[in-house]
Amino acid sequence: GTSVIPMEHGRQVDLLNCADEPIHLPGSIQPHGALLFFTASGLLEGWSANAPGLLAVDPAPGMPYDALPLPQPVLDLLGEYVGTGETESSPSMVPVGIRGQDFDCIVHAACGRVVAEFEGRDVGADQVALFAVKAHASIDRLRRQKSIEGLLASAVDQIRAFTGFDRVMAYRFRPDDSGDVVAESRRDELMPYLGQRYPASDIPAQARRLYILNTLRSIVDVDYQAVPLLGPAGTPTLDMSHAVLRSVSPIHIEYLKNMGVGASMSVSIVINGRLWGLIACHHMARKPVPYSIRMAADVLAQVMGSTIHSIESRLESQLIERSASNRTNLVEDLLLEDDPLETFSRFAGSILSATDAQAQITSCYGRLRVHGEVPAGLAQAIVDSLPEGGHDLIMREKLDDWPEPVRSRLGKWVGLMALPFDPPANGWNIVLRVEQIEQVAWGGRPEKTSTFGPLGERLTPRGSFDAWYETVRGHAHPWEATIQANARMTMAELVRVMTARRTQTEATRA
Ligand code: BLA
Repeated sequence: GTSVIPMEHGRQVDLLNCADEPIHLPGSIQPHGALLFFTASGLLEGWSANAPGLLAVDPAPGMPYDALPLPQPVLDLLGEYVGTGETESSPSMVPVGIRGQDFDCIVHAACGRVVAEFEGRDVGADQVALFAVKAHASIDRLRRQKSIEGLLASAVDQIRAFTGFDRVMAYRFRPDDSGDVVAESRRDELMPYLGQRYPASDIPAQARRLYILNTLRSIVDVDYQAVPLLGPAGTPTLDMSHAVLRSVSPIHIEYLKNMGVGASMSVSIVINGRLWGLIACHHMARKPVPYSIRMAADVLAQVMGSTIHSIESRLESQLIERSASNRTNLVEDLLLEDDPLETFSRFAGSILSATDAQAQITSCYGRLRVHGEVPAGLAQAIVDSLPEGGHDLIMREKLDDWPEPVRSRLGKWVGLMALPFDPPANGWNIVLRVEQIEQVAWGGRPEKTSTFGPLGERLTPRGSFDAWYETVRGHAHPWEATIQANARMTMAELVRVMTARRTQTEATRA
């Protein structure tokens, strides 16, 4: 017969070119199952090296699918995917027994091929059904959550309850693709990760793209030996973007091992086609999760996505309403109050909360008022760094945006949004943001761990933190578009009021 060889797989990468690793083309699978793949018309093209042993088949290239001695339900399912003319179709599953072992057989079509994966299952179908019922009850409970924090806290508890992972985290991405652990449910003896922040590079760009398309992945045992896919020489590599047995990037495996993790599962939270976050689950030992339970977790993550989306829209419109009423109040107060410093001081709390800033400086006719921990000398130097009589909003987000000499004495105050409310009086209201590093709730840096793999400390929480620290040093959180827009509207109204006041005073004097 035709000789078969291991298929080509993605090239080796290192820490510097992580984002180039073609993780969808590993050319191998995890060993808790076996894989067969066929042409669109149902002729066998290739298989995993363990398929003959696990599935009791004697595969040969070009064999029609229905000539394989597979259980009838599998052949029936394959029949639904073969010869349809569709190059992509979503998966279906059928449970079967082969040689006394239970399998979930999952079939899908990708890039004009039909892929059949047989995942070994250790728990009985009746037990799985019970878990699925629990999962659906969880989903109903989630829909009732009114806040994002409540939703995430409840979701990690529920997912841990019906999957049995040792640790379940909600990981939320930030605008620069770094991420925070924003909710966590874990076994008591595990060190908490809640509040920790990780750099964008811990989940490289191609992985994020894949996780939008395929929202769930499972690494059953980090100590596995990958099983190669075999096919006749020249068989194009199998695209495993949608395969459940896809072998995982060795770099990520080292990361998990360094964290002491034995198995991992993660589910994407996608909102409007964007990766909002992940539910990341860790187990300290090997952990297979049956397909139906993974699908329940996937549905739960979809419900989370749509619930988060509606909570966020509600918050956004509340924010817009609140900003409008704050503006009105501020303007009214300015009209009645002789000293604008008094007005801005009264409104400091609501201004800081509306701009998500930590300190405010108001200056007018050379007088200063400070709210927050900014030394008076620094406040003066900050005001002096603004253009005299300037009438545009000024924004600075990082150290490099500042002129000397003030730059070298800023300390943690690296973000500035300065609003000129009365240019003739050099009247500015300034809000300041601290350097991002100040805001992260690390209890100091994470512990230095004594064991790590061949690629070294970078692939540990501590190494990740150092990487993140290097990229954001000297940066405040950037000013969000909605906050900028609100500041511009406020500026226009304040300038109008101050001009009206000046005209009035001059008229009275005359
Ligand atoms: C994938 N990295 C991932 C995944 C997570 C993380 C959740 C998804 C895969 C999974 O479910 O396990 C990151 N996991 C975390 C973080 C925490 C966690 C931040 O538990 C925090 C508690 N990873 C690196 C570096 C590279 C890298 C430096 O740290 C590359 C240079 C690569 N991470 C990497 C790759 C994948 C990945 C390639 C994709 C794995 C795959 O799906 O094949």
